[in-house]
Amino acid sequence: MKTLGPLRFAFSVAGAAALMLAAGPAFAHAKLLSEVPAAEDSTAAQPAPLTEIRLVFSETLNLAFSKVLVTDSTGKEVALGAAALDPNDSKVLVVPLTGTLPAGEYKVDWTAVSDDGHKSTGAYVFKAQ
Ligand SMILES: [Cu+2]
Repeated sequence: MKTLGPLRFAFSVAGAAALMLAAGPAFAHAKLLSEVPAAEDSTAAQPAPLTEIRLVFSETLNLAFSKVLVTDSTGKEVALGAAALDPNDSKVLVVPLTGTLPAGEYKVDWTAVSDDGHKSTGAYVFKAQ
């Protein structure tokens, strides 16, 4: 009697691989794609005046666990308003600045928790004129 064992095994491996590919995006961690204010090494135009931190991620965010911390060159924390998701795009985290930033260098530390509950973190530096 001819056995289909090896063939079935091949199909199940292919099936598992296809499932993993299909599941891929659901397990993606939020990556920072672009930011305002622009990072100091970026050529993107800097809005003036700066009124908010706007971070565009690759995944839909869970606002409750996503946050932004801005510190000046002395390490002092900059006052920020409440973080929110852009009502038109839940991949965009928006945090208003409550005052005018004195000229200088600032560091943005971000924590982004994507829809799948995975956390990613990062930081970048921008210059306020
Ligand atoms: Cu993930």
